[in-house]
Amino acid sequence: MELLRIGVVGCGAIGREHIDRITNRLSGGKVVAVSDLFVEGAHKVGEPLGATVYSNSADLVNDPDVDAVICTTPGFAHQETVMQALEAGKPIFCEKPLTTSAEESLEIVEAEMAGGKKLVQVGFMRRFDQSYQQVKEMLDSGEFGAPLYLKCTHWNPSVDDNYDTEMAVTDTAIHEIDILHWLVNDDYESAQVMMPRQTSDKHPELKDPQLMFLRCKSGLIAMIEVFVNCKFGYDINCQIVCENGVIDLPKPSFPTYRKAGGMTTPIEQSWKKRFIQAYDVEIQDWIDATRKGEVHGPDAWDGLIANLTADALVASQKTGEIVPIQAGERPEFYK
Ligand code: ISE
Repeated sequence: MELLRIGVVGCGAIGREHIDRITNRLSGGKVVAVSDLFVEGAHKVGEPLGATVYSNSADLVNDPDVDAVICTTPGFAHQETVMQALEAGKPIFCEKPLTTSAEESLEIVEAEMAGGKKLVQVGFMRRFDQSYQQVKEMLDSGEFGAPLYLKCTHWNPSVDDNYDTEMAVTDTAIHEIDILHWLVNDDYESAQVMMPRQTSDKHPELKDPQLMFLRCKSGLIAMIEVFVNCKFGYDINCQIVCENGVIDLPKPSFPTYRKAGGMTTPIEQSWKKRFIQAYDVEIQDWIDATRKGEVHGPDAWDGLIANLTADALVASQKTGEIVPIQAGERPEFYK
């Protein structure tokens, strides 16, 4: 069967990660075109692959030698490329978030439904992470009874000065927003953000840390502690407190070692490495499904739900109030 000829829009960090895994570790796909507004960077990435290099997404999407597209530009630029792919009738994997607003994501949903075929997958890779899949299996077994509340941490060692208060929701907690309601098979009803005492280790405009609360229709509450300048490492935790027991998300295993009078268990330092297997499984699954003309992973409706929830959290960042989330029923097209 022919290789899936893939065009990658955006040659930044995650774009280069996906190009590397498709080229060196996965099967069934080949990167045949790359684009970036910073075209020198695109040449640096594309030329060693023998890929066609573009300075814009439209030319890449419409290249007849491109079968499918991966969008890894910054979130604010996603909608343009996704709409171009829908216009061209080409499958597209769009890194999270689908867009940076529910309004833009709704336009994508409406355009995809009008086209009559699912083409969009959103890069919520935690659904492909074995540890989250193990937890979901335990919850779905019914042995633990109803989940009552979740306690999560999304701790980053540091962020740069371009990282702003809203990104703690749209770029960071967006992963918990997608994975948590999926884990517990529930829908969000409202959102609230509270700002605890702030760290001095951040740029002046950023609010950090932030405590985010998501209430589901069942009454379940998920609390997410987002602290993106924690300094000690990249530490993702999720504890689900149920009627008949408590489930903790498995942690990456590092050897504990004794040295210099102490005992240490290292913590992961980079988000790229913490979920590297999940990214590999996710992109391999996308290649395999796309070659069969299918969309298996999180779709544009999941992307819209994440944006609606993110919009409510961003609104509450400003007021501290509880903000309702009205998502509506999942259309038949996305069931
Ligand atoms: C980054 O874009 C990610 O997706 C990481 O998973 C997240 O932890 C980090 O905060 C984001 O900036």
